[in-house]
Amino acid sequence: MSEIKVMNYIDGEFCEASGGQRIEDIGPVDGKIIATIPRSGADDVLRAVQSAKSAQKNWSALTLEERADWLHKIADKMQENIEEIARLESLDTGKPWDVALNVDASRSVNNFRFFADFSKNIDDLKFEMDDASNYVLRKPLGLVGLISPWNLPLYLLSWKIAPALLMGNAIIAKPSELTPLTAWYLCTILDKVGLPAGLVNILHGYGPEVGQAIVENQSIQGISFTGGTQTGKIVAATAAPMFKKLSLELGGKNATIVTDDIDIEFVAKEVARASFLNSGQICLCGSRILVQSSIYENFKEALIKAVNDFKIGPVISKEHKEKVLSYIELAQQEGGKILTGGDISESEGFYINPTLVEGLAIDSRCATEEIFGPVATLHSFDEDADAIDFANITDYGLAGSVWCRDESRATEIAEQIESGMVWINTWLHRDLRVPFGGVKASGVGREGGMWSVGFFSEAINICVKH
Ligand code: TXE
Repeated sequence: MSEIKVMNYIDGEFCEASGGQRIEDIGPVDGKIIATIPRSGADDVLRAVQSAKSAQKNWSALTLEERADWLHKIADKMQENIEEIARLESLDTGKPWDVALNVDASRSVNNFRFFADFSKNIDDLKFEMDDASNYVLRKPLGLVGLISPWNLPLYLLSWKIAPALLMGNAIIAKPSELTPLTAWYLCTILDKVGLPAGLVNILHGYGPEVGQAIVENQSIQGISFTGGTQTGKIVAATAAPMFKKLSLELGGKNATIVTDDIDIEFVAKEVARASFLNSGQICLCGSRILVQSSIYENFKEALIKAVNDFKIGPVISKEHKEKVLSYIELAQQEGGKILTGGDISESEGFYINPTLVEGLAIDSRCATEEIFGPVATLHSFDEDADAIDFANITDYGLAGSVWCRDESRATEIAEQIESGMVWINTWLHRDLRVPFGGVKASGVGREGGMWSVGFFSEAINICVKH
């Protein structure tokens, strides 16, 4: 198969980076080049900003309903091409085709549909006083910078693009250089539906180059960033002194708590999925499994079987594979015992078998640092209070899950976990209206439903004296 030549999409045109350089995109399944992408920089960002400024003026003059109609048009065209979206996502990330179709592609379509429909929920805010009336306008920010990671490429990019457009903004976006294909394919869809030129500009390249140029551009009023905590610190340090609105969805080291009253076989399968879906490359994955001591041995046996039965794809890159393998090595140095996995499937791709480690101290590096791959650590706890302490021991606070038949006991535990989201007797069950985001080193701000509406607009109050 010949390499795909990904182009930037600026001012409604497919173009090279101004410097003419390109970067290779390597496929995780066999380590071969699948595409090349433009190596964009500040000049490309300037061209996109110029185009976005004029496009945004006309776009913000449309009504909310007219913009919602455009989101439906985009969703319809994506749905028509959903198998191609899944094929490209699977090619770029190595994830199994059915995961790319049922998780990534269908959710990407749904992101546009959801925010189009959600526009009907955006009520006019009024606050009456004895002698005056207040009403709130939701004005667009203007130009927004959207920066997204490689684990759920179009799923997370569309999660930002849809509400940003709905609220009247123009976009300068940068997908991860490791997974450019579906962002580029989305541009061909926007082109086909005739979205006004300059409204969505997608530039490819390295984070410290074109990503940094987006974050530091004076004309871009808000940044929605999803990625690692270390990068989040750099983005925040650049944007904060410029008083840009900032939404940071960062890393996680989520706890899965299993109490002694559950159905062991059923929960073991669910917990294996929560730890290893997308090869553990979802920031919401449960990478620390805390099991009540009275059922630990029986649950461990069931979990090992469930993990061995759970088929996964490769991790995203050779470098990431080496990073994950270094943590498996570290786990053994820290006194951990590999219960299953730990070796590499014999293939030229970036495969690592799903790996379970027990016997690590709860504050060991492997049990507190984000690995972001198919590795989970197993720990036992005696009392619920111990499980809560263990869950809260890391710097992160993104998500978690509690598997406990007694719902009042489960909510008691869940409400004491220091994270942005907790699932009870389920995982990754998503209502797009709810707030999504983390606390502590997992980020700042929330997106989803009204939180996305709020982030991608400025609330302006008008007070009229009677
Ligand atoms: O992140 P990186 P990755 C986290 C996940 C993991 C990481 C994986 O926990 O830690 O993301 O994604 C660009 N200025 N989440 O490795 O390296 C870079 O090019 C501007 C959490 O891709 O941080 C890429 O496009 N941009 C999340 C993007 O930032 C820069 C869900 C992310 O890259 C930059 C998914 C710079 N200086 C993954 N340097 C959640 N909480 O929802 C890099 N980039």
